[in-house]
Amino acid sequence: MGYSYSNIQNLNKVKNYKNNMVMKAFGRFFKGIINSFFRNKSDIKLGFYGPPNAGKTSLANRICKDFTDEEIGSISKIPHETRNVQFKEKVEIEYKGKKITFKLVDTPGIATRIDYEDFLKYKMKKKTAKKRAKEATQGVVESIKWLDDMDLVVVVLDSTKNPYNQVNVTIIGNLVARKIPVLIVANKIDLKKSDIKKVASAFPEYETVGISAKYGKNLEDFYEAVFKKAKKVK
Ligand SMILES: Nc1nc2c(ncn2[C@@H]2O[C@H](COP(=O)(O)OP(=O)(O)OP(=O)(O)O)[C@@H](O)[C@H]2O)c(=O)[nH]1
Ligand SMILES: [Mg+2]
Repeated sequence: MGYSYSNIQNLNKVKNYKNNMVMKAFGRFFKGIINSFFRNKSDIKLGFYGPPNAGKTSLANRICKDFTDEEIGSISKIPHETRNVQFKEKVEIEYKGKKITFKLVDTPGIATRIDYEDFLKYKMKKKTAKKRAKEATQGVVESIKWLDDMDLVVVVLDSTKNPYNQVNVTIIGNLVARKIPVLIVANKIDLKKSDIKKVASAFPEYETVGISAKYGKNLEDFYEAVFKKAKKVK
């Protein structure tokens, strides 16, 4: 029994469909290889986390200034200056002749209590203070939301302040639970009250590097520690 014309047409349709599926599968396969190749080669997502005012943006800016011509965001003595997660893509950091490309992720400071009245002492109008408090609260949620996406996190702490507090313990506890590598930065070592040892002994399981983001002190040690961790991520 021979095939009718419409049968042959149907067979061809099936053949074409199968060919398309095979092509698509091949496409996906190669795309996967290419993606994983580039993923491995670049863009380690480096998050800056910590309480407000610790110097996260100052540190991220310093890195940007060292290796690009731009900054990541504004800084202020008033807490909760960063209220949205901000990014700087393709920052190629060079350390001792080696280069690694990072995506820097600067996050809003994490706090358990945000009260608009705290901003009034900076001569802020009540309406502006209330808006800042609302945005800061949303910022905390956003920071935590992005945590899962990070390959490596630098926890920036103000080394003039007591490191034993709920916020710091919660941030570090969350990172440990998610198995994200952590580096602790004890910032503001230029200030008299700075106590790196106190920060280091509060979190003895993690490497602590003392720096001054504002004056660019001890950045070499910081880059060395970041590279050591980044190599493990790769
Ligand atoms: N003395 C000194 N001041 C610093 C240093 N790093 C940052 N600061 C100051 O600390 C304040 C806060 O700095 P930011 O970089 O805005 O801090 P942040 O952690 O990004 O703060 P939020 O965005 O509010 O979470 C600013 O007044 C900075 O100039 C430092 O190494 N030494
Ligand atoms: Mg900031």
